[in-house]
Amino acid sequence: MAAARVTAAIALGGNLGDPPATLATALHRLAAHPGISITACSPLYRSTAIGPEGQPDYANAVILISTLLPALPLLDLLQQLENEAGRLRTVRWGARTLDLDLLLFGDENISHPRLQVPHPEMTQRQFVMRPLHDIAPDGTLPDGRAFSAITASLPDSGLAIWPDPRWPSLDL
Ligand code: A4P
Ligand code: MG
Repeated sequence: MAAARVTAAIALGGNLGDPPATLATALHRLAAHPGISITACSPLYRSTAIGPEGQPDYANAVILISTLLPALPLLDLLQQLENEAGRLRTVRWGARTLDLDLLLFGDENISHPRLQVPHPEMTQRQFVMRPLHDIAPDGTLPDGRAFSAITASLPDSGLAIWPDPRWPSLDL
């Protein structure tokens, strides 16, 4: 029997070095994985950092993938890519080269010591919800809440398109 494919949503963020280049590299590394197809890619956004003061702005984006990987091996892969990008885990919410969060995995609710899905902070963050809504305008969380309603309820919080030719357009 063929393994089941699942649609998952992944948030990409980074605010050290050359964030658009780092996010584009992570996207290409995911696209090259045999168990992953990228099905949608949001615009790249610039956002004001949430967390300790004095950090550079973040680049943020969200992608949808179709994957054969189970959720924990997918998290392993995301953490491997973070490490390859030179990510050091020091201060919570501190500046980082690359942060890859698994937002949604099908309509599953996952509560594991290493993995909470849906990502617990996602509905608080316009830099996640806006790009997710861009690529899944009719989407809902496993509890039925619509991305459109959540996005409309969040403050704008300094979010703007970050034009960069290295980031692919919406349609792949
Ligand atoms: N983990 C649990 N659930 C998940 C999940 N769904 N996806 C665990 C990914 N990881 C998950 O994460 C800590 C642990 O969370 C991991 O070991 C994993 O097993 P981390 O990325 O190592 O630590 P962190 O990033 O310092 O903490 P946290 O809570 O993940 O931070 P966030 O929520 O990722 O926030 N401001 C702007 N404008 N844009 C941003 O992208 N990002 C952050 C980081 C802060 N401020 C920001 C942004
Ligand atoms: Mg994280």
